[in-house]
Amino acid sequence: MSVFVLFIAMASGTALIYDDEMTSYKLLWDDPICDIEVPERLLSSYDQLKHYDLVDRCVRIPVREGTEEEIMLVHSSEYLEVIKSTQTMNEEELQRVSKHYDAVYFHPNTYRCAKLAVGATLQLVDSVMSGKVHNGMALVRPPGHHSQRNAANGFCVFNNVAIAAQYAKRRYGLQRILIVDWDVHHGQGIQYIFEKDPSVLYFSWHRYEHQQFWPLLRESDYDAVGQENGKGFNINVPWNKVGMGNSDYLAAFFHVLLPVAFEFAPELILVSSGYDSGIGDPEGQMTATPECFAHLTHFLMQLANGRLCAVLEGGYHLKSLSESVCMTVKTLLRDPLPQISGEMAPCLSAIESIQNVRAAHKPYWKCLMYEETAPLKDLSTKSQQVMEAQLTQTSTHPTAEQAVGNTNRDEAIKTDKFLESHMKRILFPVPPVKTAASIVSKADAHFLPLSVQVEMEMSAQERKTLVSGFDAELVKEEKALLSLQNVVAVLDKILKKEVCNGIVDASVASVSTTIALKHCFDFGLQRVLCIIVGDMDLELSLDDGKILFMNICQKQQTEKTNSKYRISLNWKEDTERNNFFYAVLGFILPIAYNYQPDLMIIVIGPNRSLGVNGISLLTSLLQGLAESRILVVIQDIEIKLVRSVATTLTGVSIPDFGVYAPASQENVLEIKRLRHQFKQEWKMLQCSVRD
Ligand code: Q9C
Ligand code: ZN
Repeated sequence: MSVFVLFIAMASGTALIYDDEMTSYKLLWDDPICDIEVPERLLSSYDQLKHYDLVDRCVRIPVREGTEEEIMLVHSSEYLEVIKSTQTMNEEELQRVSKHYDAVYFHPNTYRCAKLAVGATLQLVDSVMSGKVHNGMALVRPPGHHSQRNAANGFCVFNNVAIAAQYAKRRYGLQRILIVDWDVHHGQGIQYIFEKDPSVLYFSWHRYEHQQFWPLLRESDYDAVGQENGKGFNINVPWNKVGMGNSDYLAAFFHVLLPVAFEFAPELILVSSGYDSGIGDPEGQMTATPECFAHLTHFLMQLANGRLCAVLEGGYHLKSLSESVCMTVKTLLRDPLPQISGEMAPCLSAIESIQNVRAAHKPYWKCLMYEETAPLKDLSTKSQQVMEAQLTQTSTHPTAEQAVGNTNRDEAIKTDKFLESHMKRILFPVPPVKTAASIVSKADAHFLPLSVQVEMEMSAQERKTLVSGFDAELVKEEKALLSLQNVVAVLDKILKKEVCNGIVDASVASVSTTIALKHCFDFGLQRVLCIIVGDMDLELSLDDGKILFMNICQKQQTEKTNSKYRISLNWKEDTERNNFFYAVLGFILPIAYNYQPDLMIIVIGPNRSLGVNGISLLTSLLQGLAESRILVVIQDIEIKLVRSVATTLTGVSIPDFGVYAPASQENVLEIKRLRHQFKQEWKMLQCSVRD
């Protein structure tokens, strides 16, 4: 008898592209501007990936050289010849060529490495586009986003990401590519290359300080929106202060990038993945901690069917850089995310920048259509007094002290120590099973993805033990008892960290959820976010902040009064398409990140005003919170819904959120009203200084 072994080739996994040959060039003379761009940037990042055992979990893809033809997708042949000629130059000649450009140095191996950096990026694009992997990261040197058709600039020689975008358009016929540049510098090279091209949406945030920060360009400001057909497809978020951190970056994602990106509906995402926007970086002077990049990555993974290519740009504090690279790769591998740290409130200067970008882009994007605010002329950071105050104070962020003024070795070492203990604090062992399910009719369970652990039916004795100690009054009915058992069986596993998340079928959801919530507090949880979709009331009178209760329903606002921890959101879905993006990004997500729950319970009750697409969107985006601890309780089990939620929770693939639909005026008014009501209590809602 022969035995057949069936290998199922899954388009799973994350590519990692790295070759230590890209460490073979360095600065050969004294230059205080260029001396931070060192080979150790790659070595320490790769070492840290090994340290966390992330390298072996990735699919290794070899590098190759980019061809001349590929380089010329973006650069002129004259420029290519200049760079080629540096291979055989002596030190004096190299210095002379370097001086032709701003903040660039050449080494005899620069040309070879620059070709490898291009090739590595294209290998990554090919791996993702061919379906060999879902996503991936390329660790490359030299970086690319400052380089232009005819010029090297800011340590960059060939524009790796811009070449990749042109290549993907040509080779795969893509029509919409999103480039997200979270490096702390403005990738002016990418802006110049695509500013007339509506098929490439370029988003960049960058230290700007009213044009006082390198590269000192007027066109880095928010009003550079693109040109001709490309108007609306260039988005600049200028940071006018140093010390920007986790909450400022999240606010820029919630209120600018994500709504536009979902509306744009990219087919591929390229990330100009610079980490000089992270804490401790001598260039950026910002305060974002490494896990912030996990959250940014997680959001972007929900777009373009998960097709994401991260390509290294800057990042000059070795420890901050390498921890942030690890957080990015770990997230691409779909590990649950650490909770994001710090006070969740964007600073005034960040809000002003966000307001100005939203106003500048209002004509081009439906999601910004109802924006009332005009660009602010008088920015709080621009007055002379504030400028002077900055010299002594630098930032209003409480954590800024740790990073700001990081101009010497002592400061860098301080950040090293901070990060050493910070990472220990936030990292946690990943539960052995991602998703558990408890479905009453086991016949329905075979619709679930294979990786879901289906809970076994319990014996009478097991049931008794499980629910003993629970409020017997509430569960007199047999149906309610069964429902409670389902909920508690999975909830228990989540609390004990045996599984990350779960999905349960509960015919009497309200009673079960009420008891489950009590169980959570007995277990010692501090904050539970409970989102109810549909008409359902819980017998809870907690207003002490241990539960944040959000009800998404479709009924008149009558007797219900909203308070900080009890919010009712009146939503009417678009039955054909998905109009829920506006509510999730503009309201639910900011509040959820502000609250920082340690568990989330999503209850799908009767008369739900949200379709499967909306529910999947909500669940997907919330997964970044509470270390991915989510319990989804479904009252009226429905195969399509269970399947989609299970797909989301397991992360086997990105669910289809449906075609983007702009919110109706009615819906917009509801969100505006709620935002206005809660923006003082939930500061992450703030995206303009007035409304
Ligand atoms: N006074 C990247 O992060 N600084 N490049 C020039 C001149 C140059 C940064 C300062 C910084 C280049 C990829
Ligand atoms: Zn940079």
